[in-house]
Order: sequence, then structure tokens, then C-alpha cells
Amino acid sequence: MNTGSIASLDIDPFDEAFLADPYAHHAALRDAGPVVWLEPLGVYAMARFDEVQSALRNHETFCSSRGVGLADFSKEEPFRPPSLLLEADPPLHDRTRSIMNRIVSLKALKQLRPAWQAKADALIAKLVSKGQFDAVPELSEAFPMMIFPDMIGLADEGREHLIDYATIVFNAFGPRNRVFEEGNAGKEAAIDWVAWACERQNLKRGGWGMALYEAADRGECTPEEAGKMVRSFLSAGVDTTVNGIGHMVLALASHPEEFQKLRENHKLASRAFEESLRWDSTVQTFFRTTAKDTEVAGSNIPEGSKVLLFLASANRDPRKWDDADQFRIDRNVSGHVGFGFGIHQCLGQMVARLEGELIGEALAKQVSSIRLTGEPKRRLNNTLHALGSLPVEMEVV
Ligand code: 4MI
Repeated sequence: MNTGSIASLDIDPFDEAFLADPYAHHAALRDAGPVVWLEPLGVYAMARFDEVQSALRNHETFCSSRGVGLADFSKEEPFRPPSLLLEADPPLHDRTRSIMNRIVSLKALKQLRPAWQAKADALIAKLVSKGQFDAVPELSEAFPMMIFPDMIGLADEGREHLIDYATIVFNAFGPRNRVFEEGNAGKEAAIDWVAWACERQNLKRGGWGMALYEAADRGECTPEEAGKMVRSFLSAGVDTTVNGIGHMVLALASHPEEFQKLRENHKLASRAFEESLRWDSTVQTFFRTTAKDTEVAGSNIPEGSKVLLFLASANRDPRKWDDADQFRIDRNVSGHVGFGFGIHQCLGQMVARLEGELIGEALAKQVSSIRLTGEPKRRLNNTLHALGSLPVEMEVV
């Protein structure tokens, strides 16, 4: 229940008009106060940078083990057995994280880089020679699918289920609305395939999946837990980077002057990716649940409240960023919360950054101009800001 001075808004951030254009609605949420009450959902929300960042930092009060979606796992059956990482608090979370951190290492990525760079360059060369193409299937989906499943050591058969699985997982953080029902319809087979793909006997030797079972062999966790950690890789690793790359291409195509800056200085590629993540954050929102009564900016939030954190809005809060709505690849973007903040901050961020940097660099080297040839289409999802199609034309240098 909403008590006291907190502004109550008749806004459902999971309705289709909001999901189709979240940035048109964020200012109203931010301007209504540091904490607001969303009447249609019966949850608290924060959309300003300072409050989002401080809730993410304060994981003891704003916990994850009761789910990071609308459902409170202490009252409702979770849609799938909870993640040992995303939907866990310390000490369980920290144990999982340290097992996974040893696998997702700088050293591992250094080894992968040359082969990934060759693949990024070859993909862009192929697309530039085509001239016109849809950058969603042919670039932003194609590139992660060329590298990520091999890195995990997934079976060759059925990899196409990965994006359907992510659609289901990210829709499930929201309400059981039409986006959930229609977006997930016909994709159920992806759930069974992912369960199968996470089993030890279906993973290849030398991949990050098998490395988790080897951690189980050393007694760091049980084999069942290793399987769930593989599931975390598969849940988080594909659709996030797919749309991160898609948003970078969209941003560069719609800001030719920024693309020219990148062409003049290829070293800006990683910044271009980072800024595109701030400007159009793939993961728009996550919930937390209050583990105790708390106070935010003078307002009381009782224990057991769901609190919706608008990461993407924090990343465009004019209280924090100069010209917040402007995409500028040479700005100082450090501190954005597109990868979250605090103990849950994205485990795969180095992987995502490497993917984005390599695509940005390949574009800078090989392409002289990027032009939209039609309206970009959105694929509505309760959590991800996702692209359905992005028709572009690229001219060769
Ligand atoms: C931030 S996206 C994401 C992260 C982790 C998991 C799923 C999605 C998981 O299953 O652990």
C-alpha cells in the first residue's frame, strides 16, 4: 500500500504504448518524485539516476532473492527455478558469482579476441558487399550467434532456440500481459531445449559450460547447481548483446556525424558501444523487493514491497547527464547503469563490450556511411528494449 507523500501515478510501464517508446514516458516518472507509486501495478518505482543507483548499491534492503520481476517469490511460485545468480542474495549469490567469475575472465577473453575480430571483420565485409540488409537478423543476431554458443560449448543442434528462450525469460519479469502471452506463444520448445543443452553430456569439452561441471567435480558446487549456472549463461548472454549491437547500429545510422567521429578515430569503438548502451539500454528495468522497512528521500517504503528500477531512465536523467537524450560517442559515459550497479552488476559485461567494440571497429574500418532505408521495428518485450527489424544500407569505404 502507498502511504504518505509519495506521488501516485496511473501509469503501467508494461503496457504496449509504454514499451514501444519508453523514452517518451520516463520524464513523467522522474519528474513526479524520487519514488513514485504505480497504481495499475501496485508497486513502487524509481526512475532517477541517484535513487536507482543507490537502490542497486543497497542490496541488503533491496534484495533479489524474492525475484527481480513483478512476482514476489515469497508469495508466488517462480516461473522457473530461481537463478543462483540473478535471483539470489549473499552468501549464495557471492559463491555462485565467484565460481562464474573464474570462468568469465580477462584471460579467457584475450584468447578469444583474435578469432572474434576475424569473424566480425568477415561479417561486416559480407554485409557491405550486399549493400542493403536487415541489420537485426543479419548483423545484431548473426554476430553473437557466431561466437557465443561455441564459447559455451553448446550442442550444434537447436541453437536457434536461444533467442526464443530469452524472449520468454525477459517477458517473465513483467506481468502476465498480452506481450507475455503473445510474445511467448509457440516458443515453449525453447524451454525444453535449454534444459537439455545445459546437461553435462550435451556440452562440448573446453567450453564455459563444461568448465562449470568441472567446478562441480572440484567440489565448488553440485552438478545440479552447475547446470543452473549454464542456464544463466544462456539466459543472459544472447538477446542482451543482440540488442546492444542493434542499438549501436541504429544509433550510428541515425547520427551520421557520430559515425564520422568513429571513422576518424577507430579507438572510439568501445565508447560508441558504451554510449549506445546508455542512450538505449537493452535491459530497461529490473525489480527489487524490500527486505525491511526503509526510507528513500524522506518517503517510507514498507518491508515486502516490490520496487521497479528504471535503469534506462536513470541513464537519461538530466539530473545526472548533460544533454541526456543526445547520443554522443565522445562523452564521458562512465557510471551508467546499463549493466546494473553493485554486487549484481553484469557478469558478462566484458563479453558484451568485446562484441560491441569489435563490431564498432569493423564498421569504422570498412564502412563509409550507414543509412536507414526504412522504419526500424520494435519487438515488444516486458524487460528488453528490442529491435525486430532494422533495414539499413552501408556503403563501402
Ligand atoms: C541481466 S540479464 C540476466 C542475468 C542473469 C540471468 C538472466 C538474465 C540468469 O538466469 O541468471
